[in-house]
Amino acid sequence: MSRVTLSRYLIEQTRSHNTPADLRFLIEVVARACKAISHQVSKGALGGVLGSLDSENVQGEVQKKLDVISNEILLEANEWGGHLAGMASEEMDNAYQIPGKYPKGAYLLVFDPLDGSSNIDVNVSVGTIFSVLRCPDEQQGETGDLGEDAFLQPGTEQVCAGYAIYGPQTMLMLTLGNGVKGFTLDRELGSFVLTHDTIKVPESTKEFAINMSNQRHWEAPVQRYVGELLAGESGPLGRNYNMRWIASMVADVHRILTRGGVFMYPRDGRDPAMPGKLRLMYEANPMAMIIEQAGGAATDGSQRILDIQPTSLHQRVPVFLGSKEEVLRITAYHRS
Ligand code: P6P
Repeated sequence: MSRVTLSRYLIEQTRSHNTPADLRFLIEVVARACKAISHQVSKGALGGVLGSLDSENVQGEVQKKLDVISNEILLEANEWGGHLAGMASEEMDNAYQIPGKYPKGAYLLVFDPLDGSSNIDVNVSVGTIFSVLRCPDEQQGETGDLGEDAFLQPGTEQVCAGYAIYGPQTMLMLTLGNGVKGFTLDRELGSFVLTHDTIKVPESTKEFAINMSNQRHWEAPVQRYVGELLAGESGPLGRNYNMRWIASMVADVHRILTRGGVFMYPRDGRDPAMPGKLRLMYEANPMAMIIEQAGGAATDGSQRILDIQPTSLHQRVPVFLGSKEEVLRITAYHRS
């Protein structure tokens, strides 16, 4: 049977689900940019791309060379095509304006160009996370700069979300709102090939992911829940659990999509002004859409992540996502 490439899948989606042609083009461009990022990441020390710069991003995090390289690859690939009204990135303080010499389009692209980049220098999987929104009609085609407000839409407004994971294989995981598909990069063809047609997160699990070193800072519901996980089969949950923490959200989420699990990055007492580490617009929202489309659940402990009304481009939220049974349990503990 002939293999289904990403391009063929998207053309078939255009026909069967009326996926607009310019959205199809946008996804193809992002996929090509991810291939270029994969190539840069795989060079490692040979490419002179490892290590940090003297600069910090808006998060106050030291930027890795590959953070900036990946960000530039995505900007340069997407700015000229006429499918975007603007872009926003973890690596840029403000929204990116499409240069006046290029046509503007209907969509907004929001991304973390290289998530988990602290793992690059130790050769652990990293990835690119992206989210696509429609630009509000009143802001499309304006000659003036696109304001941050155009991006501040709840995750339910995403028309597409996905990530690329640069691991032993480079894969692209994608949802257009009708399920999650997985594509593996065939480096001989140079194409992403459909290898995971229908991805479902198992409803229950025996595996959890959290950075245990922060335990003393957690709030009571998380202390209670993780205590029950650690109590194992003699505890209230009646089963033994395993733990994984890769400290690369893309890698942890990919494992959960593949075999189930619950991922947690809760708010903690270290900085009351910081309600968590992960960012809503380009980490939590796209991952929440993917997880929900695969039958899982994603909350901030109190509400569905996709329902959160953003108040700023780089705002952070607590994240609990994965196998529905466990996410609903930890969310119930927050409400009790
Ligand atoms: P910690 C990577 O920097 C990241 O944003 C996510 O990819 C990852 O889940 C988290 O931070 C890891 O945080 O505190 O365990 O290093």
